Amino acid sequence: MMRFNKSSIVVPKACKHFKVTLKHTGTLPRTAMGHDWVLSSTADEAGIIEAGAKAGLGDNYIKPNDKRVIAHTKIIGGGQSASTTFKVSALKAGESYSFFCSFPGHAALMHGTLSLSK
Ligand SMILES: [Cu+2]
Repeated sequence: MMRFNKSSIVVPKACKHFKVTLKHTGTLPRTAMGHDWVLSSTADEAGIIEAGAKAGLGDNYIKPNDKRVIAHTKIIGGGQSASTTFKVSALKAGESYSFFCSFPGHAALMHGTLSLSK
């Protein structure tokens, strides 16, 4: 299934850093069925995906230096894993964040929400 195994993540406010590890449990190579994990405000998601599709696989389907991206892994293929760590201070209480895969066409299914704990 082309899904993340979590549909929502709550980041504890007390943490300084938060690390996400993505494991690609499929078998297809990254060129055909690559996945990544990207975090942004929910409002920025569509724009990041659109710009990333133009950037292409060579840039991990993320426009270089896209300031809207809070954190992202590289695009990985079957059997691989990748991690990203971000500062919890980058998140605002009450703001809506989304995580998604920026491989073209994947975010409709590969999508979830992230928030800061109260
Ligand atoms: Cu994907």
